[in-house]
Amino acid sequence: MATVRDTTYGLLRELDLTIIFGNPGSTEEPFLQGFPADFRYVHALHEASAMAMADGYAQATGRPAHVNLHTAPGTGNGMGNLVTAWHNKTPLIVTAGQQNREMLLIEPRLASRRAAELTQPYVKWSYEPVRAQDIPAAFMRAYATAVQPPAGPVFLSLPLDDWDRPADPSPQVREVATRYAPDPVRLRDFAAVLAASRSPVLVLGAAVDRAGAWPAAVALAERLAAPVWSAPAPERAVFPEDHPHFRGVLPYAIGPLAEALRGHDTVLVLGAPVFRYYPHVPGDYLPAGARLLHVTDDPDESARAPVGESALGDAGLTLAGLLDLLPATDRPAPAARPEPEPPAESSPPSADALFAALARHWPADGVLVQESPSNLAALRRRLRITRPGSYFTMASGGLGFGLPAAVGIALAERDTGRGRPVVAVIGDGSFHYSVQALWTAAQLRLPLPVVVPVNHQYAILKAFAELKHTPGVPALDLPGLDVAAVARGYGCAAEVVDRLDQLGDALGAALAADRPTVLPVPISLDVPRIL
Ligand SMILES: Cc1ncc(C[n+]2csc(CCOP(=O)(O)OP(=O)(O)O)c2C)c(N)n1
Repeated sequence: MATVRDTTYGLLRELDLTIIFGNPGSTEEPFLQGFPADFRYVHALHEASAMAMADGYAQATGRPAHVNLHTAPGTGNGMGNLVTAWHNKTPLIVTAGQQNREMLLIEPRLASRRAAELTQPYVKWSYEPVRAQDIPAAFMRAYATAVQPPAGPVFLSLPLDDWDRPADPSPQVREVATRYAPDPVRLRDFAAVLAASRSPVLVLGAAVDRAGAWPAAVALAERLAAPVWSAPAPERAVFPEDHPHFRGVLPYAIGPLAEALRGHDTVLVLGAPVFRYYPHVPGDYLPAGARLLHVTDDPDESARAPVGESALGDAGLTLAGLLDLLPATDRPAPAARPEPEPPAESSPPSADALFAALARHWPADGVLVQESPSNLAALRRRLRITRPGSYFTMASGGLGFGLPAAVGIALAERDTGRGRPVVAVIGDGSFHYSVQALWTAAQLRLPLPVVVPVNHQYAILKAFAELKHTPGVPALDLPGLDVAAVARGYGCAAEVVDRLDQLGDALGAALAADRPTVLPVPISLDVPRIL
């Protein structure tokens, strides 16, 4: 007779979920025992890394991923990157073991108290099956929940004594929709507003990239002769950044954002929250006289927007619908933004000079994964993303995503056969939050260069403190850290890049290597302004 374990693995196979990212414990061993030869276990040394590797893998493959964690403490360790997966809208099926049902009443060691509550509110659904036999069907429901819009993580708590129980018949493998089209009446209303607009502007979010809708976004921008901004603090690149209509990334503060949109009468925000702010800089949400149209596939995102009218729908389907409805305009196309001045020379170099050098050596089909907080503006100014699915960072603001996500994305590039080079740029503070991901990358022999701008400080927090007039904050400096030694300890190659004229060769060697290479680059201690 089939066991719950047999039926579950059979279902996972049918759902094409044969990779498990995780870190095992006693409460997971009964599930993992006799691990099937056609499954792969991607071993992370810490649950934060498991979660973000799975997130990166899911985003880069465009499919959900399965993360298996150790009961309450392991789930707790994974929480930071679960918060990020929620904001990233990444479909993850997160499972964790639970102690033996027969002992749960007396709460033995490693029992997860109120397991289904632990991951709230950062999951779409959380469940501990009432009966062992419900586990396979709970996986099916978890899958359907995770992938339906808005996509996101789900959580299952799975008692360790359930796996050898006799199973019910296998649940039906169900296909569910992963996108929906906007209400045609609202779409027509939005198109009419845009058609009558004197000066429309597009603000695009990560959902455009997730939907594979760059060509439609370009077509709409050109049809409307409208400039295009990326929504603030974007987790993906949304538009070819060398396109003359592209204006850059909007500032992530209320007043400055409205200022950047001044002069426009219609603001179409597609596939992003309205808006993702960070420091509080008061002001109006929109410039005077502007009307905001918001398209999202997330009703919660729509409900919490402080201004604007909204339509619910997939970014790609909405763009296609608007293109069907909108005539060409006779407005002149916006002029291209000026190229930035060459960076100033200094020793050690500025982050600006480092990223200008990185851009010179950037592989045409390169994928950038970044977590370089204070220097992000410089990175985005110098290194323009010109192809879809080529830029990833966290939507949440939580550090410890970038490095493991880069590992998951590099693995996906290999598994899908696309083989695009993946390069991570990770601040020397951010580097340490999920640093063990380096070991997994080394074990998987991933040719992943990790460029680490070393400024020995939490520069962005110094910038925030300056903006907010909060002097005297402790713990903003990082003395005594040897990034290269840490990297070597995890099995990576490492080479300090003291001069920028060494960067091209170092990057080339790292991309040709059969293991990750960490490239610490000492940079100047300048603290860029936060806005
Ligand atoms: C999990 C988590 N812990 C703490 C923070 C607060 N934080 C934001 S940026 C930052 C410093 C980042 O330092 P580094 O990577 O060196 O980049 P820099 O600001 O120097 O460019 C910290 C500690 C956070 N965002 N997430």
